Amino acid sequence: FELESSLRSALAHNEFELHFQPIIDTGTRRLHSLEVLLRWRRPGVGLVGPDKFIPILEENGLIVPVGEWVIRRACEQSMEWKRQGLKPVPLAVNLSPRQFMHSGLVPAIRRILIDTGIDPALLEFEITETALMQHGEQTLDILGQINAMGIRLSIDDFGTGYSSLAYLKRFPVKKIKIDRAFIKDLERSAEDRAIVAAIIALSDSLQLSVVAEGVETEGHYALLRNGGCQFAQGYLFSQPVPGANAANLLERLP
Ligand code: G
Ligand code: G
Ligand code: G
Ligand code: MN
Ligand code: NA
Repeated sequence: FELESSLRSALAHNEFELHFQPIIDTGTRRLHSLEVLLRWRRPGVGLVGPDKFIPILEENGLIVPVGEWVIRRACEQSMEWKRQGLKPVPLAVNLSPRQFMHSGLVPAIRRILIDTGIDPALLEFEITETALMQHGEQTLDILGQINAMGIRLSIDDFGTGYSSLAYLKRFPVKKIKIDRAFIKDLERSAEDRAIVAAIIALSDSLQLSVVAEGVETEGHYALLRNGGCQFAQGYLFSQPVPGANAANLLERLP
C-alpha cells in the first residue's frame, strides 16, 4: 500500500511539520494558547492533513515515534520563540489513544522536558474523551504521572463519547474542549445551545476551563462569550498556520 510505505519514510525524510491554531480568551479576545496540529508535506502531493494519515499511523504503530516527534518539535519551537524574544504561550499537543497507552510515553516526555528545557507549564496535552474512557485505572495512572510533571491535560472532542461524570471528577484534567459538532448550529439550534450551556455549567462546578472548538461566526462567539465559555478556537480567529505565521501572533517581550 503506497500511502503506508511513504508514511514509513516520512519521519526520516523530515516531511512532517507543525501548524498552530490560536485559542482565544473570550474575556479579552486575545491569544491564550496555540493548538499544535500535524501536517505531512508529501513529495509530489503537497500538504496532507492528519485525517488522511493519523488513522494509518494508529493502525501500524508509527503514531508512537511520530507522536513523540510532535511533542519534541513543539517544545523546540517554544524554546526557539523564547530565544527570539517572543512571549511564550502554552502549546496544546494532541495525544492519540495508542500513543497514550504506550509504556514509553511518560519516559519520552520526561526526556523531552530535560533535552529542550521547556517549562512544563507551557505544555498541554489533549486526549479525546473516548481514549480516556477506555482503560480505567491504567488511564488514571498515566494521567497522574503526566500531571505530576506539571503538564496540563484537557479532554478533546468533549460530548462525542460516553464519559462517566464520576470518572471525570477523578481525572486530573484542567480543561474541556467542546466538540465543534455542538457549535456549528448554535445560532439555529436551541438544543445545541442547551447542551453547550450544560457542559459549561458542569465544567464550572468541577472547576474546569472550557474551550469551544469550531467557532466560525461572530454569532457563535457572542453566544459563547455571554454563556460563560472562557476560551474559543476556530476559523473566526484563524485557521491553523505554519510556525512562521504563528510567531507573528506572539507578543514581543521588552
Ligand atoms: O488539523 P486538523 O484540524 O485537520 O486535525 C484533524 C484531526 O487530527 C483532529 O482530530 C486532531 O486532533 C488530529 N491531530 C492533529 N494533529 C495531531 C497530532 O499531532 N497527533 C494526533 N494524535 N492527532 C492530531
Ligand atoms: O479534533 P481536534 O479538535 O483536535 O482538531 C481540530 C480540527 O478542527 C483541525 O482539523 C482543525 O483544522 C479543525 N478546525 C479548527 N477550527 C475549525 C473551525 O472553525 N471549523 C471547522 N469546521 N473545523 C475547524
Ligand atoms: O486545515 P484545516 O483542517 O483548517 O482545513 C479543514 C478544511 O476547512 C479545509 O478544506 C479548508 O479549506 C477548510 N476551511 C479553511 N478555512 C475555513 C473557514 O474559514 N471556514 C470553513 N468553513 N472552512 C474552512
Ligand atoms: Mn485537539
Ligand atoms: Na476536537
